[in-house]
Amino acid sequence: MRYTPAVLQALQGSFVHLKTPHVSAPAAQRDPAVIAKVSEMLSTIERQGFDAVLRYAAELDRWTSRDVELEPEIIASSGSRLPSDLRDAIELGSQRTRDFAAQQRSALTDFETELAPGLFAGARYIPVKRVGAYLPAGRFPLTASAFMTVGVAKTAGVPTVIACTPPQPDGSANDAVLYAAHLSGVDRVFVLGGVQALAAMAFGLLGDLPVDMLVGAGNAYVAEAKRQLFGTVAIDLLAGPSEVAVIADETADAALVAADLLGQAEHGPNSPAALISTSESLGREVIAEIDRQLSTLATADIAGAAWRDYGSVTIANNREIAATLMDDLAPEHLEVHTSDDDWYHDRLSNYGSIFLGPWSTVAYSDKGMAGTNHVLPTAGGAKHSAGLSVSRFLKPLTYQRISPEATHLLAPAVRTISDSEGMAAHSATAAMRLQRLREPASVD
Ligand code: HSO
Ligand code: ZN
Repeated sequence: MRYTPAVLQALQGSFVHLKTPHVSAPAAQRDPAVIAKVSEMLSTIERQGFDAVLRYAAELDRWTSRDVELEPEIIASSGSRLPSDLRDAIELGSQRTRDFAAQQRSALTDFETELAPGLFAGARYIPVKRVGAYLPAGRFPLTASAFMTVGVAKTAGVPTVIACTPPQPDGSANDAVLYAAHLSGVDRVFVLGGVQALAAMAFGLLGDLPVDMLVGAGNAYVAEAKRQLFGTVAIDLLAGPSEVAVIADETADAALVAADLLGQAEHGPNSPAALISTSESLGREVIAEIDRQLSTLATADIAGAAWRDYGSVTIANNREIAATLMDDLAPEHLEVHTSDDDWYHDRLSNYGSIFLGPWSTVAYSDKGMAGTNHVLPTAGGAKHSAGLSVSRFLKPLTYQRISPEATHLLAPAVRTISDSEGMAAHSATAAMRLQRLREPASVD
């Protein structure tokens, strides 16, 4: 999440930075060492199959059994091994996420239109058949990931959704992640982590066909594996470190803004957090608040490092400059804490998801309680892409049905264009149909 130098240049004099990031290095997911390691792992697994998957699982995750699939009873009983409040919260998030996805699904309608007499064309939304979801469980298990990937795929109508989740240090899968996957409708779960998990799903090494699509976040190796497997399979998007940006004016509550910036900085020491404010005093208050809150935050080791190295505070002369700067950052999550929230909502177009007003905090969506998906574009990807949703799992497949009479409306122009291109066989497909209409008896 960085400003484009040319944009800063063009706006010179309309803003000042109160704090800039200390680190200017690119995100680690483009690290050449990561690219090379992932490429070597994928080609080894593609050539050697499941044995190579197991070798990597042993080497990287100390996994020693050939049996990587969890029994359905272990998955189904995962909820009973959780505290009841956690179980209830997972049930709530799973349902809320599916409710929102179902609304989005119902907004996508198949259609057929008669474009010219006898020419019927249409589109039908057909789900991909097989999806593989990666459910991370590192320092933070991200329980809600399964809602966003497995649950939304199932709501889209994907018949088969399998999932891989890495083993915890004791070799088991995380029960909260399992319960979230179970409620989301997962068909099979494998205890496998990282690149070997994605390769096993994409190459069909888990006792079934290869998946058609891989989804879900992970570390830099997981993101790179998805990038390299793209083409063999579809992917949701390439997620880099989680990001948050806030637009705040003088009416904002500095403590809430600071808390929400740290809320995503906690993801990792390279998670960017940016504040753009039209009020210098609010900007300074937020900086002081962040230091105050870091002094008691249990995850200050990560969030503090992220804020120091990737945090920024910029003061814009007016709301138009603030919006132009924010659209250039194109953050994954954007919070707006101003007296003009609706104006910003109308004006902005580059963000993964926008949170309007001080009561709308990113964590509500992160944990599945807002209903919206938390798999969102990072690193400026919001300039060209939206986050994961039911539509990503649905292919708008087109069809056409053309009557003999409509042939007169299509065939001559197709011949003209084909002939001008020298594409004789294309031209013949139209010419033969015109001929059939002139001499029906000559059909042979
Ligand atoms: N902020 C992450 C999702 C998440 N955070 C889940 C915490 N739990 C990517 O949007
Ligand atoms: Zn988060």
